[in-house]
Amino acid sequence: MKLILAIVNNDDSAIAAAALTEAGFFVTKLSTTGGFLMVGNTTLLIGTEDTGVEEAVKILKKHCTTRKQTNKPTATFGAGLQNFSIPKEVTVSGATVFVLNVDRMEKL
Ligand code: 2BA
Repeated sequence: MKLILAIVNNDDSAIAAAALTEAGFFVTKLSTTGGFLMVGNTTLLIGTEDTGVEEAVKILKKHCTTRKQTNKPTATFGAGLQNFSIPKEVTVSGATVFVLNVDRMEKL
């Protein structure tokens, strides 16, 4: 069994989660924040048999699009950091996907 962690854009998350669910996958949606832009994104947790991984990734690829996003300093990510040589615009991939082995999964 595998656990897929997919970090996706908030705007794509609902449609991606719905498409995964429709295809029979079990999905958990977590609200997360990217460490670089310090803006919200969504992490989807998908537990699946090994044979489901490629299909889940295909669904994510279909519904999650690459975007250009501007790196604006925020209250948290203070103005002092403007001096850092951080690019002003970055390309955020549709989904960043990690596939992990699962030793055990039970529903109690
Ligand atoms: P953020 O950390 O907010 O990063 C947004 C985008 O900023 C990244 O897009 C990348 O284009 C750029 N970026 C991030 N860190 C950078 C750095 N140290 N130097 C230069 N540019 C940098 P993506 O790579 O598509 O990542 C989108 C989101 O996925 C990230 O949001 C983060 O939440 C997550 N992510 C990506 N790679 C990860 C990794 N190896 N481990 C954990 N989370 C990751």
